[in-house]
Amino acid sequence: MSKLDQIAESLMKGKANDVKALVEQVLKEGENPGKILNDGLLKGMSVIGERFKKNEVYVPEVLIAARAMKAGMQILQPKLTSAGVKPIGIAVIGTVKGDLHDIGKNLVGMMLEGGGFKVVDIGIDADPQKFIDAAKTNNASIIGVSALLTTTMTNMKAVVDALKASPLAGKVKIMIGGAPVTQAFCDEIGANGYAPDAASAADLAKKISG
Ligand code: B1M
Repeated sequence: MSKLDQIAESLMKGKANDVKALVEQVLKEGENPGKILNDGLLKGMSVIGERFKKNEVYVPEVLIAARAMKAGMQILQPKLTSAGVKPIGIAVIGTVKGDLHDIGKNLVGMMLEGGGFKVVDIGIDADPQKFIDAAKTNNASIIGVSALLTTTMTNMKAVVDALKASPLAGKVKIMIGGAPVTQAFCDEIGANGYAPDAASAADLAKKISG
């Protein structure tokens, strides 16, 4: 098995220390940082994403794999930056106003990072304007809004409306998700896309922000 495959395998098993050590080793051996990212870390993370979608692995496995991904990224990030490897996009994510649930949103953030996005997480209970301001400041291409309560999902429309009223209208896309959210609701409020789970969110973000 190649060292890059070993990175992917260790990441899938959530072995953060092994991932870190292997990334350090292949960098020392002169491997290209972009290749380490794509053929090692992202390869492993996308397998986990697919398995998660099929219910072959569950939230804990994804969190552990994402932690291993982060460990590898800590070593790789400075090299990627100096090698000029750019993120495929910038995503602002947050949980809607009035809502304190963040486990799903954090998973979405990890899968987006795993998918090559730079993620700016504005946290929970976020005002509509906070999403817009963060998108503007960070030059984001996508805003991801999460809601877990039937009483707060309606606040997602305020984010869509705030974007429409801002100079970012048409340039930045809004993706929504969370247990009570549906495609029909997404269509109703005029968001650009709905994803039922974190792995689909990463796929959708690539599709709509391109
Ligand atoms: Co709350 N809670 N909670 N809670 N809580 C639910 C959501 C609930 C369904 C429980 C129940 O009654 N059966 C219910 C909502 C009922 C409803 O509205 N229909 C509920 C309630 C009522 C409440 C309170 C009102 C309880 C009270 O105080 N009386 C209160 C509200 C506080 C507030 O937000 N203002 C409350 C509080 C809490 C805790 C603080 C205790 C805690 C949150 C801790 C935290 O997040 N840091 C909590 C928890 C843990 C839950 C449950 C048990 C688990 C939620 C979770 O993390 N799931 C939940 C019941 C349940 O779901 N079984 C419940 C795991 C997570 C990975 O899944 O978030 O769905 P999920 O994310 C998925 C997808 O939805 C999707 O991807 C993720 C991964 O696949 N996804 C996106 C999520 N965001 C996305 C964004 C995207 C795309 C996909 O694009 C941007």
